[in-house]
Amino acid sequence: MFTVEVIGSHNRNRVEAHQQDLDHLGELVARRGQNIEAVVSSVTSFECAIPSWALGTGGTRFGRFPGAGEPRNVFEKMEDIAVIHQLTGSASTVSLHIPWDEPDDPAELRDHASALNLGFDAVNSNTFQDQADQPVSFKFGSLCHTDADVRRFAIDHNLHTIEVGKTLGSNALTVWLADGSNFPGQSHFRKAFDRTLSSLSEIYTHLPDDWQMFTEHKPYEPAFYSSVVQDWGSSLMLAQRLGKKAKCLVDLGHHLPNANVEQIVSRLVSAEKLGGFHFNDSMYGDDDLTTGSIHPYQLFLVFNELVDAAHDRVEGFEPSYMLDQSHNLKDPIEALIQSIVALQRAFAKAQLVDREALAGFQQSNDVLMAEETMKTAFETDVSPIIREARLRNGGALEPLALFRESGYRAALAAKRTSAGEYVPPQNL
Ligand SMILES: [Mn+2]
Repeated sequence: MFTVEVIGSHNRNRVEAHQQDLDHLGELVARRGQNIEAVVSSVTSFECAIPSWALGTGGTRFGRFPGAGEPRNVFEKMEDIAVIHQLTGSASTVSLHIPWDEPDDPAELRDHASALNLGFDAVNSNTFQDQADQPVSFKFGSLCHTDADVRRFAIDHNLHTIEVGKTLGSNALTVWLADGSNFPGQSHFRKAFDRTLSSLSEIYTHLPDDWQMFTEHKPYEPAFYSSVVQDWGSSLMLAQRLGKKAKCLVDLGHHLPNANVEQIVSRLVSAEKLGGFHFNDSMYGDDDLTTGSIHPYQLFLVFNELVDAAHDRVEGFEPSYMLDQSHNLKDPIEALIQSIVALQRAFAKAQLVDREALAGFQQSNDVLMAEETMKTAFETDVSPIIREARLRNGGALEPLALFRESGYRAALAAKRTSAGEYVPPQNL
């Protein structure tokens, strides 16, 4: 953890220049008839959960290149997330993966996190690989499996994940179904979907009243011919049939190339079924790259839909924000800080869209001016706004610079020397 003094000293050296930048941007925004304080205030309240599987260097199927000082267990992962939250002010929750990061004693982990000012967001159940000593195999599926005993085992794992989550203080279960088939004829599409719905229905009945269940779609990988929940349509069917507590989770990387993800988001908002996000970025498939690194305009357009839904006070609109990324080149803490900053930036920019003007241009079919309205917001440098939000949250004006200057990773490397019990993360 960083001390208040270290962060304060970092900020003191920069706060005068920051204030000038903020004043300047405030004047620019005021000339457009907008209020910068409202935007700063919103960004100050922005929160995004950090996934427990993103704190170690990720790998590909070709290899993994672990860095020094990576966390060796889930307790050390909490410490790294606490640092990300300290510096960015927007990452106070953890999305835990069961069983990868299952604690022996969930109450102990909850207390450890709480002492670090962290809480728990959605818990994630994993039924896409066999665990050690597992009596049945998920090789041919889990919740969709043709064998009732395998489905039973997969259902029970989800019920167990809910129980762990209850102790942690979590409030949602994310179910990503990797089930699918690799060859035509292997799986009966309708029957596999029906079995999945039936399994999820049983899990749903065990969901606490104040919990939500998120269904996460993905077109391919690990299944390469068909996935059971391959797109938002199938996910929406599940959520609608399961009930009010079931909603859809959009992982930005879980779409075929060139899919209009922001429009998918708007459809789920209309259906009152947008549950949350797994943010990341990608060029080709589920690349799980740093959020905002490849398609920042798309990220802005997604946030534009979210800000628009909040602006219109859409019924039941309260999505959970989570990151889901893991790659093999950057320092994971730095990449996650970059991602949180990218989200703060996209959120701030989306709030600068002049919605009244945009509605007018849409009404009169002024295509060019409608697009320019979006571009004007997107091209505004909102750095002073998100710096101010971090400052108000006790974070750092320049979190990456402070992380680098502090030599924090080197200190972790010196501290985390033994092999420990660390299990490397995997892409999902
Ligand atoms: Mn995901």
